[in-house]
Amino acid sequence: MRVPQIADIARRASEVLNLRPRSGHSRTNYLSEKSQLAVYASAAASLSMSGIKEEADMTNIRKNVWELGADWADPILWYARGVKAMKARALNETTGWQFYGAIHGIDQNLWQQLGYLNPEDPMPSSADQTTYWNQCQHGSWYFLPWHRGYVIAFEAVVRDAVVKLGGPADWAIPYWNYFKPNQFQLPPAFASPNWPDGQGDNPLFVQQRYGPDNDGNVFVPIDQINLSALADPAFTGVANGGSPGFGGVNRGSVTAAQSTAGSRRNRTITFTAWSAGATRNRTCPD
Ligand SMILES: [Cu+2]
Repeated sequence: MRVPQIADIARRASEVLNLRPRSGHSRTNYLSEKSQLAVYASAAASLSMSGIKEEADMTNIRKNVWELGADWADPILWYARGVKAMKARALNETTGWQFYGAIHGIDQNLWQQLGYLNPEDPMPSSADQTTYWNQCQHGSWYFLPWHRGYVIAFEAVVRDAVVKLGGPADWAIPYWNYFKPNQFQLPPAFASPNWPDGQGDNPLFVQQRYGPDNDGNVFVPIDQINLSALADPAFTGVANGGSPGFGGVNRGSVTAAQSTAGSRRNRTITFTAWSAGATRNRTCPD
């Protein structure tokens, strides 16, 4: 797929962002009129303010994380270095790890409990919090476009860090296709606290991940999920029973136990690219 040009994304998204109402999920109907622009919205939310640029017409190809030839193949190693750079940024920096987590969703009490947030962290302005944080879209047609835009934006921020560290300009985030035989386990580079040289501060490792059996072994129980939602013409689920639809029922905030990558057993589609880096930093399920 051709990645939209950053200038394109920023321009189109500012149209969407300027037009969309602020209040929760009521924006869904409104945005349906703007569907051709929707895919750009979250990407632009950060890229337009981060000033990140890309080469025109550059193609960045995402590859299977399990088929790169080594646990710490170059794209994974550069991913780790990029994430380390993001994690070093303060909470109020729009290209930081925490800020990106918060674009999807932030529960400040939970984050403090889990050690993702310190009371002394410098908060962004309340205007920025309102505009950019807690934007994830679920239970509607907007689920896929929003999350695609989110990953495109996240990937661009990591790539920017990778390039600044001397890495490849065509770096792309590896994807995790856990439906392939023997690929349901969290890839080793994300499951080990160590860098390949044995140093113990691997930024891809998140201590707080606990896995479906609550024992720290993170995997996707593929016998309990499927891709049937891809054949479902209905985007919006039913809140009280019935098919969850495409993107799941809108359940609002969920507990930490519900929101881990490995523990959501009833969802009908999962989001593979982001899952490889997922942590319990969410306030809504995907
Ligand atoms: Cu989401």
